[in-house]
Amino acid sequence: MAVQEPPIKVNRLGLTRDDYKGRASTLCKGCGHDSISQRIISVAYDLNLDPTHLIKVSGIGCSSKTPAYFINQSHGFNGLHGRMPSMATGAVLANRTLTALGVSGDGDAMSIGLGQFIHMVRRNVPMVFIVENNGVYGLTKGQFSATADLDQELKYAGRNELPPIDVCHEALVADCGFIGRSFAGDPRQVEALLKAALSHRGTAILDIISPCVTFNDHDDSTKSYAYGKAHEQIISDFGFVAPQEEITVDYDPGTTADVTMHDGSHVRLRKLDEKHDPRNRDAAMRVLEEAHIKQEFITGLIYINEERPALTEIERLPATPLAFLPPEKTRPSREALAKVMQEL
Ligand SMILES: Cc1ncc(C[n+]2csc(CCOP(=O)(O)OP(=O)(O)O)c2C)c(N)n1
Ligand code: SF4
Ligand SMILES: [Mg+2]
Repeated sequence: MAVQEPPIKVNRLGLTRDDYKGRASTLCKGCGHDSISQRIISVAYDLNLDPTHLIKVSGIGCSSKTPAYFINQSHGFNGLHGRMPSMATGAVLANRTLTALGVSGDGDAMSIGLGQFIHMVRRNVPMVFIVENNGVYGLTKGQFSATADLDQELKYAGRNELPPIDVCHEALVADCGFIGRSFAGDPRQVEALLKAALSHRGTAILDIISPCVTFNDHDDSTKSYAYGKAHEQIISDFGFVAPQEEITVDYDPGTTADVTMHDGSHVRLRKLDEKHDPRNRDAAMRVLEEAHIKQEFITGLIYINEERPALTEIERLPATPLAFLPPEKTRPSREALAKVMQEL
């Protein structure tokens, strides 16, 4: 008797998980960045993301190479070092129907690209921006980045004499409406945060500690697998309910709160830490400050605020994406131009 093959699992778009894969990775074996790419593939499959409506953008670095390793069928652009935010801003303004997913590194986003990062958040460019944070410039062989710990010693880089920049703190100061921190070794949390971030209407920042196994995975490094596993403190737990799903997340009443996202999905927050409510900006600032002083590795949803309009709303863009408007609609007529010239 012929053995029956199990049916191939597909999502609502009729795509398999393999359809969301990319090319084979060329990163070092065990690099945290590869594990984040796997999470992106799973989330895109689970959320039925249409790859043809997705744009992957990145700068320069090992982290910035990773968009080649997931979702082959989407649009993609690998930009200049630190300049991905301005390129992504142009892409979403030209076609507001795209879902933009940016992948950056701590060097790309917090060293050369810090100015771009702040202005992207300030403008509330609708995109998910992942910082694959390993505390070093992996691609150029392990120099300290701007997120490296003060006084850290590395074999080749020596001693770091400068204090670190905190990705989440920078995002909060610039008024970001979605800030999460996670660890590449915590797949469940990375996926939950990524799902919620993709439903946010403006810039969503995910600071994901992603160990560089070649240059910064020593046990005493706060960006190592050993440190992350031993010290991770989850400050907020939550469930994500996609718009088409029934809300059945089973949490005790009184300890939960629902945040309705712009696209109709829900983020159901569960209190773990009495002091922390991710809807309270002061509380978010306080937990980040305390974690910095005590050198704690806090993860979870740090801050959420769905109120701020995204750049595409502020600019009052027409329903038809600018990229698809005919020239008659995007260029002033000869008469209008003549009138302007006369006025000048
Ligand atoms: C304008 C410019 N300056 C410097 C470099 C050299 N460079 C390439 S990648 C990189 C740092 C990447 O670090 P990070 O963003 O943390 O990525 P990782 O490799 O650690 O994932 C630097 C300094 C460059 N490519 N372009
Ligand atoms: S050098 Fe570091 S960041 Fe780059 S691929 Fe290797 S482990 Fe990953
Ligand atoms: Mg790095």
